[in-house]
Amino acid sequence: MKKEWKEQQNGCYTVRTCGWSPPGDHPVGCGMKLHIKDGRLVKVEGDAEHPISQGRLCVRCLSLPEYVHHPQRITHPMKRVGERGENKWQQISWDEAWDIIVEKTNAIKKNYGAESIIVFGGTGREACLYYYPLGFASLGTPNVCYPLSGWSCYGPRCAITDYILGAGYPEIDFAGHFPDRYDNPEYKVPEYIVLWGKMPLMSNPDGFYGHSLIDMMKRGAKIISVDPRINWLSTRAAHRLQLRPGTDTALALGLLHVIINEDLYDHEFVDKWCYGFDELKERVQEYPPERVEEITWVKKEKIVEVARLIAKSKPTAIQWGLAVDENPNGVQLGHAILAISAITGNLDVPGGITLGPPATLLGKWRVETRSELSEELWEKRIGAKEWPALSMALATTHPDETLDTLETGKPYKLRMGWFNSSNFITPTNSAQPDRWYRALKSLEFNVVQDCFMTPTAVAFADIFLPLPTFAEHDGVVITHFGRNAIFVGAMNKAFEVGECKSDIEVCIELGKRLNPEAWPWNSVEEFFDDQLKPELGFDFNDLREMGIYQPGYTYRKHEKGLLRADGEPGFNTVTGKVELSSTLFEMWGEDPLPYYKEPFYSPVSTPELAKEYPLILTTGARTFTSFHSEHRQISTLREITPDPIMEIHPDTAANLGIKEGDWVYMENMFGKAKEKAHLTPTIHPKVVHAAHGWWYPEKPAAEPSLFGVWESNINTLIPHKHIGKLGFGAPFKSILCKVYKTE
Ligand SMILES: Nc1nc2c(c(=O)[nH]1)N[C@H]1C(S)=C(S)[C@@H](COP(=O)(O)OP(=O)(O)OC[C@H]3O[C@@H](n4cnc5c(=O)[nH]c(N)nc54)[C@H](O)[C@@H]3O)O[C@H]1N2
Ligand SMILES: Nc1nc2c(c(=O)[nH]1)N[C@H]1C(S)=C(S)[C@@H](COP(=O)(O)OP(=O)(O)OC[C@H]3O[C@@H](n4cnc5c(=O)[nH]c(N)nc54)[C@H](O)[C@@H]3O)O[C@H]1N2
Ligand SMILES: [Mo]
Repeated sequence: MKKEWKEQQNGCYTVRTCGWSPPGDHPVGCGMKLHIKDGRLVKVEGDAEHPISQGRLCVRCLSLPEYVHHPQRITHPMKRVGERGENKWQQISWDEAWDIIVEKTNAIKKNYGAESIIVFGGTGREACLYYYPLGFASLGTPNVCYPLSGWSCYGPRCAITDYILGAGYPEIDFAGHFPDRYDNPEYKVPEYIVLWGKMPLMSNPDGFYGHSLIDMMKRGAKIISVDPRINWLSTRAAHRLQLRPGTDTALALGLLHVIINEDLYDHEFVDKWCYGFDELKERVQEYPPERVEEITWVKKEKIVEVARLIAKSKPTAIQWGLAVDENPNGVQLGHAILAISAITGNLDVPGGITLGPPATLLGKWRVETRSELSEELWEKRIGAKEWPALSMALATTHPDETLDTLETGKPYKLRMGWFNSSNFITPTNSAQPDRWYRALKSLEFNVVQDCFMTPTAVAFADIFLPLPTFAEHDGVVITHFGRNAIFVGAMNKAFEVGECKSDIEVCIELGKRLNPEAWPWNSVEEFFDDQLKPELGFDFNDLREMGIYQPGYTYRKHEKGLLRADGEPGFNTVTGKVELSSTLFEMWGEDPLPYYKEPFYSPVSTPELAKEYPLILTTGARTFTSFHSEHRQISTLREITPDPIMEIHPDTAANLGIKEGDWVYMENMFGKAKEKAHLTPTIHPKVVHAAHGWWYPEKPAAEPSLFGVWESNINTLIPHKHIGKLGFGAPFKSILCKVYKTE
């Protein structure tokens, strides 16, 4: 159906669009109407006709006018004058910026090789489609780095799914693929939805629109919450498993123990489509509910009850969150969760888990641009040899290995950094940001692309390139980066602020100067036409008129030969089946079956340290008012959340003499950070939760302050290289600390 995407109304106009960061928005492409008057964004309104978000918007999109026209926004290219860290800049033209960048890039490539350039990228936003091509096809380097220790976001879940199911991202079925949504005759509402370390109302993660949970609850779905905190959704849950942080894998194995031993599994699915069931059955005998209760703090009766519910309710959809990724034992957790879904017959059925292909559309193109690099250059990708599992699944460097390379100059020295979408010395995209901060000083030339001056930009940028928000440029929103394209949405440019250029514009313009064969397009529209037409049969303008395109969905693809490249029935894995025992893990020297491993630091694994640091710290649960380090300067949002909050149980706080609103330090053997105490019984007395992503745009920009970035830097407490055997997962959600009042 065609819709007007731009409408004129007495001197004003409105533009219909789908949002994607910046500023903070994951690819759920929330639908909205942007109202423009006299060249300014004056109002944002939810688009009731958008089939996914249906008019609902969160406070970050509603406050977009404030963000877009903020007095501190950088809207012209800038060149550093004076020393790094002084925050002194001179406005330059784009031509001058390109001349400087091209000259430096070519000189560095000639003198030291293209591999001495590194691109840093952040979370799953629009930039994710473009920072790989920026590295591979524009700059010509094999080193694109997502710097979070253990690649602890999303990548692990994608990799595990790739190894175990041979598929793209396994998203729970919220009828998003269908234009008629929940009314589609094939669709079934899940009886139970398990939220495993995930709070989608606040996080709207990747391809899932959080409010769909409420839609499904209204249609009868019940919630099971696996979370050490009681969050808003857990209070509405039928069952709460309030576990010890970081012990999730033991819980998953305990659930499997009950499901298998009580013979509650789907025999037909297991016999036909699973590999390694007998081995898994033997393994789970090590995890009887009594033992699992001891490890996890979850009562054994509860484990048995919930296991039976998961197995008997048809369908049950398990939605896994960051708790899988930010855990060194997370590969095993992801494996066990997929095993639960598989053996209970919930894979690729209505209301269960939907499966996409490994990649389509722009998601496919972005990694295929690596064909611009010679094999010899690709071999030089940092950490690829040391971490084959990670480097097979993800076309990046290994993050922890990259920090080592920066610190040691081995196997070669990195010379140039391009900070595309990662403000990573704030407590966001790195563990031990203080170490990164020191190590990054060795880079000779840096480019930063962003909307605001950030601590990372002040510390490192030589050239600052201004970035438009999603309201200011054309783009294509694609859920799960094509790993499960629930829908494809049009992002429409509504107006302009200054001289900002989007990530794809920068890729094309730089590409044309450095590697023109790879960048034949003369406009972004031409580029999007080429991306959409061959696979979908329509062009960018058609997409604008549709608003969003939902492809429909075919269930039980494994039965129909739709998952494998050879067209045979089955899964796209080595054995052609769901690998309950993984042939790839075995090849990489890892246990082929899921197992539980204690967190590196815990009352069990390090009892002596636990005497000094008696509390378990988990971090980073999302709030409505910020996207990681973004939005701290937006007054409406800052008014709602003025300070970083640490949650602590009232009994624990009383023992420590801490009252509501006191500023406290959290400290451990790696670092310390200051946050404000909030006393709440929703957290276990032995656990505290800290906010992440805090810096203070109102504090001095210049070093040593860097907008107060070291004051509440919770990631200084998270160590580097405490990761799983395959290279994934760091302890952002379970580490030890002590808490005390600041003077
Ligand atoms: N302690 C703790 N730390 C965590 C986490 C946690 O749970 N606990 N979560 C981690 C997770 S899951 C992630 S993904 C990381 C996120 O880490 P990052 O992705 O680094 O975090 P952000 O602050 O959202 O983004 C960094 C910068 O990118 C800019 N930006 C936004 N959109 C775009 C865009 O489209 N293009 C470009 N070029 N720039 C853009 C923003 O303005 C911002 O300055 O943080 C991690 N850090
Ligand atoms: N508003 C907003 N939205 C965001 C972001 C943002 O910064 N702001 N970031 C985006 C990004 S990059 C990501 S990756 C997603 C993440 O989104 P989610 O996957 O939903 O992750 P979180 O919000 O970090 O945590 C979800 C829940 O996990 C619980 N948890 C903590 N430790 C553990 C544990 O050890 N085990 C279990 N089972 N649960 C635990 C927390 O208490 C929390 O309630 O959100 C995205 N959306
Ligand atoms: Mo993330």
